[in-house]
Amino acid sequence: MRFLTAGESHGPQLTAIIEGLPSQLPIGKGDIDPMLRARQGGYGRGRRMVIETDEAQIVSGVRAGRTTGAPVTLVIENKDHRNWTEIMSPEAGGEPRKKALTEARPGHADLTGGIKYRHKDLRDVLERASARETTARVAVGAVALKLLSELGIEGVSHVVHLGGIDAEQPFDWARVADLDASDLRTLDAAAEAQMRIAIDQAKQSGDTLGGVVEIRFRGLPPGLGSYTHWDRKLDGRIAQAVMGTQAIKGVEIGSGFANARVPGSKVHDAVYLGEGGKGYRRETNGAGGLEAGMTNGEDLIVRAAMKPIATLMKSLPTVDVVTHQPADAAKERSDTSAVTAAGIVLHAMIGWVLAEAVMEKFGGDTLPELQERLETYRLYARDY
Ligand code: EPS
Repeated sequence: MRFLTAGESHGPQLTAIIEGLPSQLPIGKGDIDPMLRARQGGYGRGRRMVIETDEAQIVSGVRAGRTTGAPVTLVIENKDHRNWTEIMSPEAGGEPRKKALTEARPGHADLTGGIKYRHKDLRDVLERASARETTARVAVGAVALKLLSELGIEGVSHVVHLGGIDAEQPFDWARVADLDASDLRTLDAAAEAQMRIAIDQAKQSGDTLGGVVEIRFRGLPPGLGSYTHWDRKLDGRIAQAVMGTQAIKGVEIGSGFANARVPGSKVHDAVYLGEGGKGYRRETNGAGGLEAGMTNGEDLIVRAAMKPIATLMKSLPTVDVVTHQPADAAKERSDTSAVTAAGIVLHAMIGWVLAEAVMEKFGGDTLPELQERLETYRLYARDY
């Protein structure tokens, strides 16, 4: 499977084309739009989210609620485009440009993107570098998640740290509904109250806040990915999808960083016989569900660190790329914190990587074939 996205933050629309989905997958707006709405949420988002009500139009590859096997195209309108039609016009002319941006924001793509693609209006960089594009990735990921759900695999994201405050409550699958009811998608109500205060304070002082999100999946069969070559290792492929997301600066599988500080006897997950002496089980999951680049059948646990958004209302020093004079970095409407949204994006993208790995191992042109093959393999693996 593969996909491409296209579109700018203030252009008319975002477009995604997915190729390689099996036919007969039941799919509709109802599977995609709730995830798009979830991505728009989270305390600390800016005014743009008041303008947008993201929803996906399915314009190819689906008929009567099922995939046909043809490429699936998804379109999400940028409602804000109506305020930017002239500025974003593809027609020649329009100089001097309105809303041109020349004071490169430290930490953003502006300066290096301008050098690389020879732009002096840095809007030509930021329009595509913007995290608005993650909307398209979430729409694609929602389709992948639907495929996984038809195979008994499900995932969730939650916030475990925001702007210096830890959520202390341990994760519990029984509490997933509480996450949907939480403003910041955290299980720790006391920490959430502190996080909201921290966001209010950051907003007041023109600052931004980052955080850490955790993504979990359950129902995975052992053996997705492979140890046989570096680029087939699933942990590496997950890390690529996570690190390829705007503002993500760190990724951890299981208790990855803590494992570096303790001996092996305290790190590795001992293997025991399963119930009735059949199959295998582990009592711990420091490996986060991945050993040697393969799923081992335990829950997948991935954490990612998001840096604070680079657009500050309290500008950092920079240089104007046209006048070459010292300047204050450009102020562009933005969010104070988008950590909760990042969790949704990573949930979607890890879902994509897992769906890709499932298709590689079990293949099939149709969902029923895929289901049958996976079921046979699950029985085999249980009795191995
Ligand atoms: C973004 C700046 C803001 C964010 C945007 C990402 O957009 P605007 O400049 O239009 O207010 O809201 O995120 C989204 C639009 C989104 O859907 O997540 C940036 O510069 O990266």
